[in-house]
Amino acid sequence: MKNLIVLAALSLLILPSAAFADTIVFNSPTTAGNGNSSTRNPNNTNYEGGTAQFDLDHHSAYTWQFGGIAIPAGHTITGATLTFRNISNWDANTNRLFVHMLDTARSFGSASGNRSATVNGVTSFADATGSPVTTLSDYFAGDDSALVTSTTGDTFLFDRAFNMVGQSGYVATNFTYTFTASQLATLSSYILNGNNLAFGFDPDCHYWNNGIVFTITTAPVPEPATLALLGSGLMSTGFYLRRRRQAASNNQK
Ligand SMILES: [Ca+2]
Ligand SMILES: [Ca+2]
Ligand SMILES: [Ca+2]
Ligand SMILES: [Ca+2]
Repeated sequence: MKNLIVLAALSLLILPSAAFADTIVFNSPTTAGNGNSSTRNPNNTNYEGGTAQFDLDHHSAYTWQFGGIAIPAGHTITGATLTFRNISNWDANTNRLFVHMLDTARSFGSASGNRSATVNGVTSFADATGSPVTTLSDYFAGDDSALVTSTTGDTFLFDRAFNMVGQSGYVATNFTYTFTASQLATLSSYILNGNNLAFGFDPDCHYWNNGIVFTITTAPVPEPATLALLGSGLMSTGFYLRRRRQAASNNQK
């Protein structure tokens, strides 16, 4: 009984912390429609990416940067996801989307050469020619100096192919990438450095979509006193369960 009281007291201590968990959401800016300024895939007119489309053209690589990221005081990052809404390939060609997390990205007031001006935090660089693009290579794994300075922290997140809507095996859906524990630690360090972050996207083939959503989940860092209580609470629970098992086996005798 005493142990149950300890457990009840412990749950009162823990529940308010869980209730303070926080979610921070960043929506990518809407860029010019992908191909002919359209949000509709010309190769599959039954499918519209959507009005929030982020241009993912195979001839380019992109950075999307944002600042002023405010992690609540006393919180730590406990999760992060990157969701591509309604993503599909332009056509049935071989394709690959490469995605990196960057400490920050370069910013430009005007276009120059193969690089665009930065608009709403988005900059593009022409990384490929030809139609369709047949060489699938990760721009951010090579010389990405047009978009990122050489000393900028750069973490590969994932690469993945998407089929065209209507193509065998494809179901139109949102694709969500979930950060690993080590990527969350890197994410924290990138945010601590300037309160800003960027993503690098290299689409090799066009992708239709309805925007990209980045979500960070935070929770209060448990204080040492809470951790000590949690430890003693767990020990009490173990003791209580052992006692119960002991009592049960005694009853069977
Ligand atoms: Ca590309
Ligand atoms: Ca940063
Ligand atoms: Ca490429
Ligand atoms: Ca790089």
